[in-house]
Amino acid sequence: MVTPIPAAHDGGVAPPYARIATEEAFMTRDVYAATRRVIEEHAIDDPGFYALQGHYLTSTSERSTFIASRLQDLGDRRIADMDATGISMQILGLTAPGVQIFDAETAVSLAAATNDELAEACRRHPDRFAGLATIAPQAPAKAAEELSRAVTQLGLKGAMINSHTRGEYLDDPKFWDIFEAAQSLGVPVYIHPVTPPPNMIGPFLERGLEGAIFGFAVETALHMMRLIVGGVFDRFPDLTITVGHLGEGLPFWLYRLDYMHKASVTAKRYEAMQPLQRKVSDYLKENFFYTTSGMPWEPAILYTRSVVGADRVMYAMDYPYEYVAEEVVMSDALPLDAEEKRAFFQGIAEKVFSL
Ligand code: 1DF
Ligand code: MN
Repeated sequence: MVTPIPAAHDGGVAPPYARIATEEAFMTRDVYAATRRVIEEHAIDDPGFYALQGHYLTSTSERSTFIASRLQDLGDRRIADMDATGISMQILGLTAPGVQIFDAETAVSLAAATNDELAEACRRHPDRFAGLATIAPQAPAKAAEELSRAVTQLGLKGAMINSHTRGEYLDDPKFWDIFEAAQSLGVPVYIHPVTPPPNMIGPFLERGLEGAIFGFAVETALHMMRLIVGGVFDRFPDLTITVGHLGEGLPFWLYRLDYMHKASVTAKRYEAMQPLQRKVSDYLKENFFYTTSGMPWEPAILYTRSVVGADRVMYAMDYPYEYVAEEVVMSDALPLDAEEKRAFFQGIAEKVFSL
C-alpha cells in the first residue's frame, strides 16, 4: 500500500490518496555514455534519434539542461521534486529510445545493467520508486528471459518498450516471446512513444512535428493498431499493454476503427487484415490501460474514461520532461468522487503494477 504525502499546494495535509506517477523517465550513466557516443559518431541512420536525444543531451537550453541532469538522478533531487509535487511513488522507465537504437549485443548487455541499477534504486527507496524493465527487442528470446529475470529476481513490475525498434513493430511474430513472457508473468508492457522511424519521419521533421508535440502519438498509435489488427491479443488474450498520453489519440477513434475494420475485412480488401475475435474497440477496452502523461486536461480525461472505462485511466506526470506543479493541481481538481479519484491516482496503478 502506497502512502499519501502532501504537495506544496496541499498546505501540509496529505490528500486521501497517494499520487502514483506511472510514466516517469530516467537514464543511467552507461546508457548516457553509449547514447552520447552514437550522437558524436553519427553511428546510426535515424533522423528521429538525433532530433530527440541529439537535442536533449547536447543543447544548452534551460529545458534541456533541466531534463538531462534530472534524468540521471535516482536519489535526493528526484525525491525532493516528488515531495514538492506530492508524488508518493514514481513508476520508472528508461527514457526513449533507451537501448533500442543499439546493435543487439550492446542492447542486451545495457538492458541487464540498467535493470540491475533500477532495481538497486527501488531497493534503496522502496516506498518511492518502482520500475519497469528495459529489454532489447533486437534479441527477442533474450528480451523475454531478461523480463523474466527482472520481474522474478529483481522485483521490477513489467517492461517499458519505446515503440518501434529500428523500424520494426511488435506485431511481427518474431517478437512474440516477449508477449508470451509478459502474459505468463502477469505483468504489463508499457509501450512508450519514440520518434517515427526513417521511412515515416520526413514530413514530420520538415515542421518540427516528430516529437512529443505530435509525431510520438502518431507513431505509437500506429504501433497499437498494428498489435490489434495483427492479432496479438487473439494469440495472447490476457496480455496487458499500458500506454501514455491518454492512448495517443485512439480513444477518439473507436467508432471509426470498428466500422472501417469490419468493412475492410468483409470486403476481403487486405491480405494483412484478417477477421479478429473481438472488435477493435474491445481490445482497447479490455487489453489496454491508459495514463495521463502530458494530458492533465479535464475534457480529454473525462472523455477517455467514458469510452474505455473509468477503471482503465490512471495518473502519470512524465517527469522530468513535464514537471509542472500546476498540472498536479489540475489533476487533483478533476470532478471525480472520492473513490474514483483514489482509483485514478492510486488504486489502478497498484493493481496494474502489482505494488
Ligand atoms: C518528451 C516527451 C521526451 C515525453 C520524452 O522522452 C518523453 C519530450 C524522450 O518532450 O521531448 O517521454 N513524453 O512522454 O511525453
Ligand atoms: Mn514519457
